[in-house]
Amino acid sequence: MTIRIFFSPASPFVRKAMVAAHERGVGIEKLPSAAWPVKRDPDIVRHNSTGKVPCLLLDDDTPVFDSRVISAWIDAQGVTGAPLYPQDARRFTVLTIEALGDAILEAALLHRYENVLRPEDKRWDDWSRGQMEKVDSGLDDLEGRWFDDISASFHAGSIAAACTLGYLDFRFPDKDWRSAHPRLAEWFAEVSGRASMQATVPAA
Ligand SMILES: N[C@@H](CCC(=O)N[C@@H](CS)C(=O)NCC(=O)O)C(=O)O
Repeated sequence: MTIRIFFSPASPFVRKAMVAAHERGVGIEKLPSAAWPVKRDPDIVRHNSTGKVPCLLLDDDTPVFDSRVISAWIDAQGVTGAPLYPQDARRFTVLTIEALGDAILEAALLHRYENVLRPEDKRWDDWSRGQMEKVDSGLDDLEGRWFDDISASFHAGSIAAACTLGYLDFRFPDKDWRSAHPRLAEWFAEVSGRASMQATVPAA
C-alpha cells in the first residue's frame, strides 16, 4: 500500500507522518511542495486550505491532515508492526504525549519563523524567549512526568517526542538540551537507530 503526501524534507511534522508510515509498513509517494507561511504553495492550499504540510491525499484526492490525523489514518491501515495508538486506557496518555510533542514543535517552529523569516528590524526578543520557554518546560515534562510512558514502547507519542528532539538538533544545533535531560538524551540515541528514524533524517 502506498499513500501520497505533500512533503518537505525539513518538516518535523512531515517526519512524524513518515515515521508512522514506516513503522506500519505503509509506502509513501512524496508530492513535492513548498510550504511557507508568507508565500503559500497553491498546490497544497488547493487540498488543505491552511497551506501546511503534511497533507495526505487519498486515491480520490480527499485530503487528510494534520500530522496527528494522518498518523491515526496510517495506524488504522495496520499493514505491519504494532499499533501506534493503543485502544486500551493508554490511548489518552499516548495522545497527550503526542500533543505535548506537537506543542513543543510548534513553539520551536514559531521561534524559527520569528528569527529566520521576519525582517531583522521587526523581530521581537520577548516572543522568541516565550517560545523557547515553552520548548524548555515541555522538554522538562517529557524528561519527568511522561518519560516512563514515552519509553515503554514506540507509539505515536514516542514518535512525536523523537521528531521533536530531532528537529531541535537539526534547527537549533547550539541548544544543549541533553545536559538537563539525560534520560531523554539516552532514549533518543536509542530510538534514532530505528529504521523509521534513519530513513527520515531531516535535510535542509
Ligand atoms: N499541526 C500541524 C502543523 C503543520 C505545520 O506547521 N507544518 C509546517 C511545516 S513544519 C508548515 O506547513 N508551515 C507552513 C505554514 O505555516 O504556512 C501538523 O501537525 O501537521
